[in-house]
Amino acid sequence: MSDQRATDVPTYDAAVVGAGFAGLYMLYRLRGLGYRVRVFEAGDGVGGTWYWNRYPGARCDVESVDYSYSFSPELEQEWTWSERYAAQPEILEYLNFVADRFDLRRDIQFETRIASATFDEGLHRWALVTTAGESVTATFCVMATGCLSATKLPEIEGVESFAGPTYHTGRWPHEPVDFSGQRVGMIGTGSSAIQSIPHIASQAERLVVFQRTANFAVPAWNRPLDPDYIAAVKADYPARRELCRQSQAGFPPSPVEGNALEATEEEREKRFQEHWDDGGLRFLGSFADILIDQAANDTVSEFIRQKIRATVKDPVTAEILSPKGYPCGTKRLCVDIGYFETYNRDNVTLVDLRANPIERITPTSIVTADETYEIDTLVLATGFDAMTGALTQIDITGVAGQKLKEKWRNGPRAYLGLVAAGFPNMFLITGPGSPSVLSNMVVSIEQHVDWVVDCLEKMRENGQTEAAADLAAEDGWVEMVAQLADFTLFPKANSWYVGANVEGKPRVFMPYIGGVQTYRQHCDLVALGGYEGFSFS
Ligand code: NA7
Repeated sequence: MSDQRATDVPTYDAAVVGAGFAGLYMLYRLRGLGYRVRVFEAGDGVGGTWYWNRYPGARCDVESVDYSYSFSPELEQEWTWSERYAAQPEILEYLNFVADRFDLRRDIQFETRIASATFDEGLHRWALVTTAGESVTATFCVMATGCLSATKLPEIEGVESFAGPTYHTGRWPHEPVDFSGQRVGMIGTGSSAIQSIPHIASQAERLVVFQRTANFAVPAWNRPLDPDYIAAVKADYPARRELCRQSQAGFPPSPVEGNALEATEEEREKRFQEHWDDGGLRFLGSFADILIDQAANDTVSEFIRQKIRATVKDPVTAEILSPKGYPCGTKRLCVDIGYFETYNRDNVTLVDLRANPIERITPTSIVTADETYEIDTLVLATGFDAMTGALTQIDITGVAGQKLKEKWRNGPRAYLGLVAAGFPNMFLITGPGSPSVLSNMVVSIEQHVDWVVDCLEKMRENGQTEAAADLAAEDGWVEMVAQLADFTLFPKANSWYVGANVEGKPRVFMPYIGGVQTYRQHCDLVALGGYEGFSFS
């Protein structure tokens, strides 16, 4: 399986870090072409995000028929999704099915976390060391580490002193958690909280939700998938996949016609209502100017606030839940199932941290400026060090001893969001500077993996073993990514897209916002032009 050199360090063509959607597909592609590949996965199973995020109500916010691999027509026909938005157990089952179907497990080393990766300039190889001290080397290193995998604890005094059970939504236990009879405190109201709150509230004796920022959410209208619908999707999968690849966000778009500000109030309301009734992330496509014009955005923001006021019976709670102060969609839009209705329950209390901040956590309570909330269980739905956290947690050293963490001190930099200059032969799947979190991740992952594999094949043909991004190309790309973001309302929000949730993180809008279709064209043109912006040796 691997070359054993005199040093006894196993040697591979490619080391892949992570066995989620990206790592599995990378392994499948490279092994199929005869590369010797080893995947390193911290968990004891495949799945990545879907392995770790097991909180009650965890569900994808992209429709399941689109949030799935397109590389195998057989797989597409063999697998049948049960719901419009698949829940975490079903997605994990799918990824396990894929791992078995393509016999992937034999090249995955589970329960193995990579601690460091160092480029050996003499040997033109990466040397990886695990946290257990095991070493391997590989010509290519593929970081399939995920964009939302480095969990983030809140910087609250005493958080670690809490004596009862504490759960982070992104590191949920494998056994179900029973909240019956419990007084639960939940910190955070992002997507993970919005999905889990209705479930926890229905079990717990009391749930107190601590909200720092209210979030916009649109209904999922989740439902079992009708067999006729499934049959129609399966019959037309190639065309549907192509539509996704050629779209802005990686799922079939709704036709966007016109600007909100050019429509009459009645026309706007009608369009918003139609999109609301359709549900899900397509809501933001109601009009073309929503994410670029503040006045247009105000109209859609107010539409959602009205929906919240109409749902939540207590007007004070409704007002606290109504997002203000940032444009709708510029923090990740949430897709909800019964979230706002949950606040009509007698056992649920909302605490507005803007008015009444948390001062500290004690072994038995959460103490705010005004009140002490005694709790038995603490749930932290406080998110992730997004896009860069999983990479900077690894001690990555490139050419001339440069550390990736140091290079990215003022914000992440990578050509095409794929390769950082000074770090040859290291590929960042859905890295910062690519559409990644602004898209259907599976579509973006397949595009990145296919592009990288084509690049490696071209190198093999030419007898080359080292690919490096040019600094000038990287600078140009990073500048363009920033300019595109500045054309939109996105930089206005304190979101994890700009790193605002992590103290000391530089404020840089990290993903490429030009859309998966345009991004794909850029990447294809680079390849067609003989890999412009890359140097090979
Ligand atoms: P998010 O979306 O980052 O949400 C984290 C939430 O936790 C958010 O409401 C934060 O408020 C809140 N938070 C974080 N730190 C604190 C402190 N110290 N005090 C109070 N509240 C805090 O993470 P999710 O896991 O929900 O979702 C991540 C993505 O996964 C999601 O967008 C989907 O793409 C899937 P803030 O808004 O920062 O004021």
